[in-house]
Amino acid sequence: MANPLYDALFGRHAGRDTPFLHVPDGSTITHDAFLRLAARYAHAITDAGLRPGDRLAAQIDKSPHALAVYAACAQSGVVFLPLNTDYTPAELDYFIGNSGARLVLGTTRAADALTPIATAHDATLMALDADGSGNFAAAAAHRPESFPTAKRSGDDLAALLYTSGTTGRSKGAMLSQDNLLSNARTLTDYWRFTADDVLLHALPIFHTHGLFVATNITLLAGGAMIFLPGFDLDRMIAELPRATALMGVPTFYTRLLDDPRFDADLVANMRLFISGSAPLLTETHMHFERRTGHRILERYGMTETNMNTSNPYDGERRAGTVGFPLPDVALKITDPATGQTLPQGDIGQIEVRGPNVFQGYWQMPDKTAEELRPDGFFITGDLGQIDADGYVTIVGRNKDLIISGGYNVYPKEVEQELDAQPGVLESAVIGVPHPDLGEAVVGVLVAQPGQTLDPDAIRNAIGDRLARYKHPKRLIPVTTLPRNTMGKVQKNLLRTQHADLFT
Ligand code: MLC
Ligand code: AMP
Repeated sequence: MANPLYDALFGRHAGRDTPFLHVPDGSTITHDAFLRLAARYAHAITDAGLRPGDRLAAQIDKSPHALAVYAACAQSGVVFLPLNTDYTPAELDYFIGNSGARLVLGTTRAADALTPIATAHDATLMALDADGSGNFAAAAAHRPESFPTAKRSGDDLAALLYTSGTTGRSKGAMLSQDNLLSNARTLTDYWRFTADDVLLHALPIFHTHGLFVATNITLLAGGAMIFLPGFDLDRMIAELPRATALMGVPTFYTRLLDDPRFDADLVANMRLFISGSAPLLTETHMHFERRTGHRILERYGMTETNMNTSNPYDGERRAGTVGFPLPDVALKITDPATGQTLPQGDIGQIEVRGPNVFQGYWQMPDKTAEELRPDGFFITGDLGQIDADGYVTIVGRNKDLIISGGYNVYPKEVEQELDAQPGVLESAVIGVPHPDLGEAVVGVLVAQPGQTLDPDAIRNAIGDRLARYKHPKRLIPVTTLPRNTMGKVQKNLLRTQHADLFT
């Protein structure tokens, strides 16, 4: 095939007048109309000078237009780099510089903030808004509705997704066409997606979950999506009756359960609820089953690997577990110190290998070598265990990471910003249980001698440095941080001490 990803996900739908995206204004975009839009965008991308292998960075609001940029990148062979719409200019500067993106797509409202960044990195900046306006859309408006699909191989890069690191420095995970396509094929089959499915899509499309898992599977199966700009409870309740499947982070499910309108009748048309990106509490799983009669199917994945494990479609979906390794994924539990495989039932680090595992970190061979073994096993940083029946349970993390509402926050990155504030001697950032977000970010601060800290002033000061979801929901001044004999801050103690902050 000329371009495996484009051909399998998009090209096959050419000429099909079947519904693809149901949008909030009540209209429906067919597969064919979507492809024609994507082709025009592919022209605009190449007109801007991009060639196969070049990077396009997009910080744009979720909409069919934003999704068409992904399709246009696949068709033109350009590497798609989606960015969280919450990222601040300071964060964007790094991603755009590090990736060497040649074209940056932003919203019209962000143009003033993005212009100096694009200029500094010699990239072209164009605007694309959710309603299909902006100078990028204008440049595409009169271009042809077909585009000569760029020839690509399965090993060529399709996307670059940045993921934070324990050192505070984000790393670009290089995902090839085959990485994405193999996983999409496996999951479509495993979860029985067909052209009859209508997926209620309320996740962001700048991360693996909403972009690849949800979208690629629907495209491969030829189904449709109810494409919402984000999670809005009333809208979800209104749309659920015409959906057949939902993919969400656990916060979606706890928010739905908190609403009395959410019951078995409302979801009579649904066949599948899938949860991932963060741990789903057993309690939520049970509560959900009592309310709706459905057992949520939990799966486990990450940016570097797409999906690794899943509870079964048929058979027992076991609460508190992430199910079995997917058919083409090898998973082992190893000793973090030696890398040796541990006996069945022991807790250790989870390592995975398969066609889904990424190509390495963009221009970071040392980081890649630390996590991706020469034999192809990727060290996930998650701690897990396999029970006698083969179900995998994630019991913790071997990395200092907080997952808040499905977004990853690396404490180091927040601590660096807090430590840089006047009057702060040092800080420790921890995750504590939160009823809505699963975990909430909390900062524990020590003042420099003779200084008094003002949490509100500190919060304001980091406001334009870090995306909002990374902001500590609470800042707590203390006199000292607990340390072990090696001088390392004992975050476990802090987590225990502040465990009841939000409950
Ligand atoms: C929003 N806020 C958050 C937050 N989301 N704070 C912490 N953590 C979050 N996840 C902030 C807002 O900026 C706002 O701040 C305040 O919290 C209240 O916002 P809200 O209106 O309640 O939030 P909402 O917009 O409803 O968003 C919550 C959410 C959203 C859970 C719907 O975060 C979300 O869609 N999460 C999904 C993330 C995801 O797709 N992860 C997949 C990663 S891929 P303020 O200060 O202005 O009040 C991956 C691999 C895999 O992990 O396995 O899937
Ligand atoms: P990200 O780097 O944003 O892709 O996040 C990946 C991380 O999310 C994994 O390494 C896990 O720690 C976590 N994760 C994903 N799915 C699950 C799940 N079902 N249960 C627990 N943790 C999960």
